[in-house]
Amino acid sequence: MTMNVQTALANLALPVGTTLDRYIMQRQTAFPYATGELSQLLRDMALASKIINREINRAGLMDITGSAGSGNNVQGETQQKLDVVANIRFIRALKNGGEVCALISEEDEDIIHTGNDNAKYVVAIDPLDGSSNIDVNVSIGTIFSIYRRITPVGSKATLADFLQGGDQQVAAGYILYGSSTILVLTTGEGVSGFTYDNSLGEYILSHPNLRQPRAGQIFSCNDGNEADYPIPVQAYLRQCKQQRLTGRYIGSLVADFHRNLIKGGIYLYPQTARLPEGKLRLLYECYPMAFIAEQAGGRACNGEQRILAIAPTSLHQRSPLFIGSSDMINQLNGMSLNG
Ligand code: AHM
Ligand code: MG
Repeated sequence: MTMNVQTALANLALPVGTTLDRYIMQRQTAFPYATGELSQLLRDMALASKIINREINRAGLMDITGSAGSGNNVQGETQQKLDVVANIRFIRALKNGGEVCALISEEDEDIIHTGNDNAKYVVAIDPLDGSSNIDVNVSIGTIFSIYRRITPVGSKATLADFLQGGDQQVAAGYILYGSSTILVLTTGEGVSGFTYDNSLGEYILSHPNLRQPRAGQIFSCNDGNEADYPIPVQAYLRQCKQQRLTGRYIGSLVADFHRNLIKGGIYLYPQTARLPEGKLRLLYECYPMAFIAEQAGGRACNGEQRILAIAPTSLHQRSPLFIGSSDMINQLNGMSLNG
């Protein structure tokens, strides 16, 4: 055998790596409540995301892009067909999985009861974030957050189960449907990333123990709104530009966050005149991303306090969000954002 053939054979025989399933199984004992239910719930989320990944990949062929024509979601935004599809898929997966008693979704005004009142978990989810990017083949994502219910098992879940506060999350994650599809997950012991292998239909551990660089070269915001931003944020952005940092903004939180997580950077969605509370939703956008950021060594705040320390008051409330590399967030805060 020539060296080339030997190398080719050796490459073919390389181990595939750790699948998400195996990872979850191995880590299960480290979960605070190791009964296997949270593991099963995470597997249900992964399964739904694989189905959505498939729908996204063939969206252009299936005439399922564009507006669903079924009106607006609770934020008064036009629902996209894929938003609706993703919402249905996740709700179905969580209902069938049996580990979730109720969920809230960006696409539904009220709590969705799964009928599994004996289940211990509740989920807050944005099934397809960045939906204005769907029609133009730009990266979009799913964001989710998981809590143990505080109401008694066997009863119907209530608002209180969802308004526990960000520090009570037991797990959070996102799926980025991008140049490749990646699932990024935390259960409160660091952050791991799993890249989807299409040919196997499996998520494979590709980014163990993700750490966000303390600082980076990237700032991400909708620069068109700058004149509306609070003065300290404007000053911070001026400084970024004076330092010749790189401006990068996809308009999909998951994609912008993920890039900054890997490369180092800051994402800003401040309050504006039009959106005095900010745009992003606390329960299923800010909290899960903040949990992941902190677990990776980054920071997340609303200009006054840690995102995770904000006491929630309603299911779909909004919050300003400043999230990313710790030194950059510290610098922004140092410019007396709340002063
Ligand atoms: P969506 O949940 O309706 O998709 O909105 C959230 C998205 C984020 O992904 C993104 O960062 C932001 O809205 C972009 O907003 P804007 O177009 O105002 O810059
Ligand atoms: Mg969203």
